[in-house]
Amino acid sequence: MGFLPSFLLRRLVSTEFDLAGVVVDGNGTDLKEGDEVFGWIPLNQNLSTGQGALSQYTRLPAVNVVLRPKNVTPTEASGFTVAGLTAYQALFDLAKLEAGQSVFVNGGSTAVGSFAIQIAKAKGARVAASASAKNEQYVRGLGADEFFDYTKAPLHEQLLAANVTPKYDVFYETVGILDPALFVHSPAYLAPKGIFLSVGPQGSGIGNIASFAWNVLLRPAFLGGVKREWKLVAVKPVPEDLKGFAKFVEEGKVRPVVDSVHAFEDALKAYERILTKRATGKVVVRVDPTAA
Ligand SMILES: NC(=O)c1ccc[n+]([C@@H]2O[C@H](COP(=O)([O-])OP(=O)(O)OC[C@H]3O[C@@H](n4cnc5c(N)ncnc54)[C@H](OP(=O)(O)O)[C@@H]3O)[C@@H](O)[C@H]2O)c1
Ligand SMILES: *[C@@H]1O[C@H](CO)[C@@H](O)[C@H](O)[C@H]1NC(C)=O
Ligand SMILES: CC(=O)N[C@H]1CO[C@H](CO)[C@@H](O)[C@@H]1O
Repeated sequence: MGFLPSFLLRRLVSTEFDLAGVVVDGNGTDLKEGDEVFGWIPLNQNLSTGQGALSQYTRLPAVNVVLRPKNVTPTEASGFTVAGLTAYQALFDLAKLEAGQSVFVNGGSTAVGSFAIQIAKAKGARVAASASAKNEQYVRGLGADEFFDYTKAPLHEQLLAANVTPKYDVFYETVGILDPALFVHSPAYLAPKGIFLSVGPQGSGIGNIASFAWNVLLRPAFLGGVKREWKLVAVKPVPEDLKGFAKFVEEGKVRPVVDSVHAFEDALKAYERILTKRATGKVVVRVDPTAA
């Protein structure tokens, strides 16, 4: 922190984006004092305003929250928005998912994947998903029709052996894997007009990054490049999408997925839990200890 310019130190008053809470001042918008809402501080508003979700009061544009459906508590709704929109926008805005299509969710127990499974099922799609064996019941409980344990053997090998018919229309990689194998082999299980979506490959090693860049982004088809569309998902503040997601919740088609709840004083434990990469659903910090 000592290296940060002082203007940054002054502005970084709080962190995090997802929230649920009560409006104290609608400031002339459609929102009024006492409205119970959930939503987010869009990522591009963080440093410019210094506002974050991990605080007692925060300030954000009214279009980035919606009224909280009565069938979920603030604690449950607090983790909806970033992961929920990342799932919603990938399936609808990018993949144009339709009823009757089939979707593979790599990482069915990630927060993003947990919402993607439920949203795809709500739309009437067939869903297959991966996780480790201990999460099979969780992933099936979200609606997955088929399950793959990625710890048994490399997932692309399992998918090649499965002789997937019909092939998936959407392959949604929600873990953030840098290894391009799932994409490279995808013509065997992703339909020719299907789309491969990724939340953003993460990892290190110049060789791994080069292999990803070559195989996924650069290699042309005449040099053996994969003849499938690959797209990066980048969550955006689209109020209509937030309303669409909230409607699924209201209708009971998307339910909350809370991995654990931590007191405000224990916020660091919440980060530790996320860093284990083993969370199933959202890790919540309860700023107001009396909140439901
Ligand atoms: N692009 C965007 O706009 C955007 C927005 C939000 C998030 N993201 C990214 O999306 C990713 C997911 O975030 P999240 O918060 O949803 O994750 P998360 O909930 O923290 O993910 C934890 C889960 O990952 C599963 N997992 C780990 N390795 C796996 C593998 N190789 N295959 C299948 N499942 C695996 C674990 O299941 P097991 O214990 O069963 O292994 C665990 O349940 C992150 O990389 C995040 O940065 C991107
Ligand atoms: C209230 O709304 C006015 C007019 O849109 C705006 O200039 C002001 O920044 C808002 N106040 C807060 C606290 O956001
Ligand atoms: C890290 C981050 O998201 N920074 C953004 C904060 O907001 C300003 C202005 O909206 C952006 O320019 C930054 O990129």
